[in-house]
Amino acid sequence: MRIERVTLRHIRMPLVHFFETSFGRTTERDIILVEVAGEGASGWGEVTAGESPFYNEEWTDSAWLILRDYAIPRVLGRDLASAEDVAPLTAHIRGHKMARGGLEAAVWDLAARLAGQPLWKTIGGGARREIPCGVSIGIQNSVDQLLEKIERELAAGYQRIKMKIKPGWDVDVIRQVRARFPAIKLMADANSAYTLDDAARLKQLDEFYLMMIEQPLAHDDIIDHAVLQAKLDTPICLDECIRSAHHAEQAIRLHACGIINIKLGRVGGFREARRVHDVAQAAGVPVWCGGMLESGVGRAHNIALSTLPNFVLPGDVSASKRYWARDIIVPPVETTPQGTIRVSDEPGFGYDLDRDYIRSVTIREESAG
Ligand code: OSB
Ligand code: MG
Repeated sequence: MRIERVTLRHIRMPLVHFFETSFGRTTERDIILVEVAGEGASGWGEVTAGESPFYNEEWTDSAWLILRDYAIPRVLGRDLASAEDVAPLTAHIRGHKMARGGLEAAVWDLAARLAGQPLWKTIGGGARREIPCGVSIGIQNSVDQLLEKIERELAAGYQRIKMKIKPGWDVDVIRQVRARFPAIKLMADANSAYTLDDAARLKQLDEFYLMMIEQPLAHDDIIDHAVLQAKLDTPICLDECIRSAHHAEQAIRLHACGIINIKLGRVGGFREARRVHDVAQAAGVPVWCGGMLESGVGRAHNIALSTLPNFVLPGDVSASKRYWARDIIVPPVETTPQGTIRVSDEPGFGYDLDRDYIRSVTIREESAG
């Protein structure tokens, strides 16, 4: 498979509702789409970096430069035996895994299309025909608004509710949610808003029998999470901390978590995502697929990833319409009344691109090759 041309498109789309985490509020997404062309076909990937370097060190503009100046030159014109070859070719770049992962995922999609296969098959998935879905609900302007949103998502069939927390929007809010919805699968995501000094406060959350608490402590600190986990009954799920299979091994060995959130971009693409998956599976640690407010392209890649066998918990991959008035893929991602997404059997990532709409939201485009 020869990579003959790579095109970067920077698209900008407003979110249907703002999305607020402990590190800030997002109202509009700036997303890079990566198109790789070769052998008469095209594969597409999405860079999942945010607009600012607040979730991790990457942001849309840094990803553009990393791709243009470092990652793309290493794969352009190459004859690859498999999409497995992409990650090692860009491994000399420190960090910037979302930028590298967007390119890597595009090559996997190209490989699947050239093989006439659905992407889930090419990556070795296919353990399930429908993936179980949860939703991630951001910090709201009021508790009433949060309760109303949860009500709506449960009515739509979603299997678990994740709520974002931060100091000042945690114990009291979760208490009200639990009082109203005593039996739902509920979890909280702190996006690194706490330190070990808050251990007693986090311990109070045990009272609410959450499925897990996601990434309470620093984005790069596995050891503190191990200290905290020893004090909590609630399992810790690591997100930001796990950037590689090696990190997963270390976190599991230290008992820093009981569950891992796998994000394709955060770990640098499908090859490393599968390695994280395999490490967790071997240790009996369940995983689920996280999200980064993706457009349809990234959403479709997440669906393929979620068909690997150890993705046994409902993930954050949900319907397009929760984010976009109009998605860039056709049809948009939809859920069943049971809160699942049916996996497409079409070649590649399984949806059509709405090229006219993509053109209309593109604010910058550059090709090489
Ligand atoms: O920590 O999982 C996170 C969104 C942006 C940045 C970080 C996170 C999230 C989400 C949203 O929780 C998941 C989604 O619905 O895409
Ligand atoms: Mg998270």
